Amino acid sequence: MQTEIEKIRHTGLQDIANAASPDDLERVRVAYLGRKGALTQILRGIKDIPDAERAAIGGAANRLYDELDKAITLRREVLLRSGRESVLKTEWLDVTRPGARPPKGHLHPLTKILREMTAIFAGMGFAVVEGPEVETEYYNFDALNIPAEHPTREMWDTFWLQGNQKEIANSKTQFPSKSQSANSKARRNGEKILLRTHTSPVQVRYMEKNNPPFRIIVPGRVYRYEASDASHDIQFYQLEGLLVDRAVSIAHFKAVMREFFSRFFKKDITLRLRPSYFPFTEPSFEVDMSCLSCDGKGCSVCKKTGWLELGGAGMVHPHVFAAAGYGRGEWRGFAFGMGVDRLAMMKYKIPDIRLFRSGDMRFLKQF
Ligand code: FA5
Repeated sequence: MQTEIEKIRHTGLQDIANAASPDDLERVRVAYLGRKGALTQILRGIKDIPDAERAAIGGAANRLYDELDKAITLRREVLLRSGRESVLKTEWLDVTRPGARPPKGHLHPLTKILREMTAIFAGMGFAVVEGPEVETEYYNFDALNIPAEHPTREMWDTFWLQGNQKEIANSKTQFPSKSQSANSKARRNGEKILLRTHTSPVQVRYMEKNNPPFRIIVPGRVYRYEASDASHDIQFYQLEGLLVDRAVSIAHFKAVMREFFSRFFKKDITLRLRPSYFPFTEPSFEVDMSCLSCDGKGCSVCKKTGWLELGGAGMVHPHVFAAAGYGRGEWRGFAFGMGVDRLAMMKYKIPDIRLFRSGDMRFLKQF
């Protein structure tokens, strides 16, 4: 029996050393230590060996089991390591090679312009507030001194909506909550709703809940049901401004405009204030700028006039103060509403307003 154990030891160690792969080695393990393996057979037969020899043979067989088991473990590690190394040799990887950069997006030109404009006004002490894009007829028109039968309603072609105006009237705004007067709530009951045609409704929404003095700007999207062309779209951004205090004049407005435009364009530009009419300001004017697309010579953007209308403005009408609940003659203020898309067109020399919402990557990638 001893010689048989010695023979198994000899061939076993040799087979383990010769195993060329982990699979090979597994076959060797099964041949010697598996359920029907050579050494396992001997271990099973130990119980039949005469008492005198059993301890010696049993001890030798168990030691051999441990020895082969250990040799198999060591050999497996060697085979696995060399396998990994050969994979590394054939599948070579250059870890210093620069990776493929995923394409990086950027802000839309209109978002950039809005942020720039907001920053300039914030620098002049204006707070930024927002209002709902789905607006009630009252705030978009009536509160701004534009009653139903008034011909100036035609100035703003409107997208009317079907829906529950109560939800809209109470829709989220940024203003600190202050209970609305029962009167104005009742007035809005049963009213029609629309996509706001300008940012001016936020003037009254804000004044209802805040007391002067204050200065605010209201950037936001507005909608008009009208034919589009190079300088008109059905959807565009406006930036409203409202400054209310005790002694405010047009001179203050002009100073604010001059400061804003010189910071925005970072160069001298020619502005003109043209007398105009808005029901919610008195006096009213349009702010025009010499067209930068054609240097005032006349092009499709400025409709061959050399001037581009950037916004409307004026001194806040007493009826608007009254709609907000302010006492007669108590406060004075100026308001303005600029077309953000038009300003972006001037700044970046964009020939057609419709490009902003075209989704054309060739256009967007230029900013
Ligand atoms: C208004 O919307 C007034 N709410 C502005 C205002 C505010 C006046 C406060 C007085 C006091 P207007 O309809 O002119 O006014 O529009 C203002 C600006 O929006 C225009 O000067 C123009 O720059 C821009 N705008 C108007 N219609 C369009 C359009 N269809 N597409 C692109 N921009 C437009």
